[in-house]
Amino acid sequence: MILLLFTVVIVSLNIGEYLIGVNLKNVDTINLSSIPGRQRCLMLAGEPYSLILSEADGISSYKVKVERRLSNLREYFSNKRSVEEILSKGEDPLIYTVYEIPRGAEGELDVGYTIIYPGKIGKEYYFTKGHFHAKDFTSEVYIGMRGEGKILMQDRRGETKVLEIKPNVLVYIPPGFAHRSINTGNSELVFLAIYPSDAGHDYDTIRKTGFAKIVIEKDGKPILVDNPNYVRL
Ligand code: PAN
Ligand code: ZN
Repeated sequence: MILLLFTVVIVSLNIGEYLIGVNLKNVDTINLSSIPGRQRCLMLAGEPYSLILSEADGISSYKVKVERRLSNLREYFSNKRSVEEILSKGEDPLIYTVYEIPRGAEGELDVGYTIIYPGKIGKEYYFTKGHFHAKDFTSEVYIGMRGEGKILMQDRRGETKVLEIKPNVLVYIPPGFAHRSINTGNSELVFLAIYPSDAGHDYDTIRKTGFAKIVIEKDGKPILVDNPNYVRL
């Protein structure tokens, strides 16, 4: 008890970071699960932030920027011949960019700002890889900022739901649903994502199975059709 009190005091005095060997300003790099609750709360306290949503740079003060090109999505698009044709010409179009502010600890929220560029591979609109959260019982909120598209959601039994995303629309993704965003418009689809920092991302399942449905263009309009390559588990 005395030892715990001592630790709490030194942590709050900020000397603790030297004694326990972590940088408290960078809590997202340490494993907090091994640290007792009271002390963990003290470590997480503070550091509120605000950010600016900017058309030029995604979000101000982002920590991570992820770019996904066609070569990173080779296995994902259904028209494999189109994929290989484009790549063999030495082209590797940018499909989407994500700006992220990860916090990395239970109890916090991560923020991501995704830009999906307009385009198609064959008849299939550009999309994100899509994933389940590694912690199945975590949910997520998407808020449309610019452009128009769809959010495809799929549970572990392969049941799918599709919702529209556009400015002023909030999409709620409940626990247990894999999610992929699809840009069905002629301009960038931009949305904000907010999710528990400890949710984690399971990309492997969707990479292996795909989604049961895909969104393709027919007569200038997006339609939802069965994915011929879907692997039911
Ligand atoms: C989003 C996604 C982002 C990119 O922030 O991570 O739109 O999609 P992929 O992660 O599927 O490549 C989110 O859902 N985070 O949990
Ligand atoms: Zn997610």
